[in-house]
Amino acid sequence: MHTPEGQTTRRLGDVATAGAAGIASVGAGVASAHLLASVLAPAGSPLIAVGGTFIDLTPAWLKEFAISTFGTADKAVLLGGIAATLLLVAALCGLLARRSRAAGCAAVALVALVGAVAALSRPASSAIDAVPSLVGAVVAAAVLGWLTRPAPPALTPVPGGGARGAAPTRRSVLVGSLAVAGGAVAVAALGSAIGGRLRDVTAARASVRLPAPSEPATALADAVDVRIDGVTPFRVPNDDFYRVDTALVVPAIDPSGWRLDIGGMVQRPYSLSYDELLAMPLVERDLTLTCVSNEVGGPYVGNALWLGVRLSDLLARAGVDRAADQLFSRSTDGWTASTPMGAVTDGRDALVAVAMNGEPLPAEHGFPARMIVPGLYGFVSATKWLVSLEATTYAQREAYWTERGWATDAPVRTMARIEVPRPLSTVAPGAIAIAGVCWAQHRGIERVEVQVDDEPWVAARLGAAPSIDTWRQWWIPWYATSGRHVLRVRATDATGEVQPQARLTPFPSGAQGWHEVVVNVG
Ligand SMILES: Nc1nc2c(c(=O)[nH]1)N[C@H]1C(S)=C(S)[C@@H](COP(=O)(O)O)O[C@H]1N2
Ligand SMILES: [Mo]
Repeated sequence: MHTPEGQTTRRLGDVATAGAAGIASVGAGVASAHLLASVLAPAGSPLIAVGGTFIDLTPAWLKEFAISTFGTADKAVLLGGIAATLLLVAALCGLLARRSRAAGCAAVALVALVGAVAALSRPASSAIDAVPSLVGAVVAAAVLGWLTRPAPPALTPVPGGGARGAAPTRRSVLVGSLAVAGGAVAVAALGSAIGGRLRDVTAARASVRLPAPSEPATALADAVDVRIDGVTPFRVPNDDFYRVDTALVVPAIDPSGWRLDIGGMVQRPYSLSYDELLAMPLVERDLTLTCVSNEVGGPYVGNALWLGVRLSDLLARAGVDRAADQLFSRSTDGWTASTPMGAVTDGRDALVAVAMNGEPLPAEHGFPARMIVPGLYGFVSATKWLVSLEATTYAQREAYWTERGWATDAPVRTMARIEVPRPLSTVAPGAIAIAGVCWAQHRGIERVEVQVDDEPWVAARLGAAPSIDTWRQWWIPWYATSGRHVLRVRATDATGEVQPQARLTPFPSGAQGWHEVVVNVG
């Protein structure tokens, strides 16, 4: 091919080959770092460290957007975005290597080093977390050096081959890159598999013997469940319970090595082992947890039966200084929450929970111990993988989400959600039910009303509730007539305050407004 088109094709081929070599070498570096991290230091994986850093730097509006657009898949989307950026940067490094092999190798090593920097900047990091990325940097540079090694002289002269890279060498680079990239994917997958195995707390959870509660929950009335298809069960099973946290990898904590430190502005700081915690008086309560990021009508709310030690018992043992107005709690992964001291000492059932619906906490929900405080959104009260409690002041300390602009103090807003019929569904005309759930934790629900189109508001029937700290189901019978209808719901809390209609976004202190759904009858 001596035509100009042939030359262009050849040049494109060179560029693609160079890009592939860059991608393969960065891929090999990142994958080997990920594999090494899985056995050495899980938090040291460049993927996890960079992802975690990104999560922590994410501005509030973007986090809002991610949660509302991708829901629980937000973490997968984040990792995909990081991978796509990485591919691009890696390809550019490969192109650089065409001009200077040394510069290209240095560039891929630098890319891998970003992982080391991210790993060291994580809140709970240690020097060892940088090791996987350092090794990855060496691997990436070595692979690129090897892929772009000068062609042996015998293979160089090819007619029309241009000044750079002869055809057989180009093909071998491409083949070599593909092989390395394929190998990298396999190595990364192996790393994830090994990591998953090593970080499996199934056995630890299975060996836990939960003591009987000294204060059992009151038996649930049958009437907590209104028995209408499509209404969320009063107690949400653990596997269906919503999950919201910043952890890219679920922390795996062996309870035998776990301790809870209680200190700060207290007279007698102390620390507890898991067995010592279980030996304290345990109370069992149905409590409803809500995420501040929950939109009107959204899914981030659930009720479970929790078993735990009262925070007030734990704090009384330490003797909290009167001037402390904040309980600052910390997770093993560095995440923090600030809870008003008043809310954990005013007699409500604020717990360090060890069990959820009769089982040791699932790993995703904070095993071995987490906080639950009725009436407050999760981000200011529900620290999972809890490792320390510190009595302090709001003047002294700011927690994770507050540093990012969210509210300091966030009681749960009164809310009602329509679950049946489903939004935008089509239902047959005739007698059906409009039903859902509502909550106003620690104030309680007094009334729920439903409005169809512009008709008068109708009082709904309420499911039973064991306390003011749980959600309730509600329903009304409805004779559905053909056409398109707007269904609207509003709750009134037990202080008599009607849920306001004015819409507020979840940021900074929780969504507000009436849930409305449109249904077609016909
Ligand atoms: N360690 C840790 N605990 C955390 C969080 C977190 O990101 N990290 N998120 C909080 C938030 S915002 C909520 S709403 C609840 C959710 O608890 P769940 O995932 O068990 O439903 O956990 C809270 N505890
Ligand atoms: Mo949350």
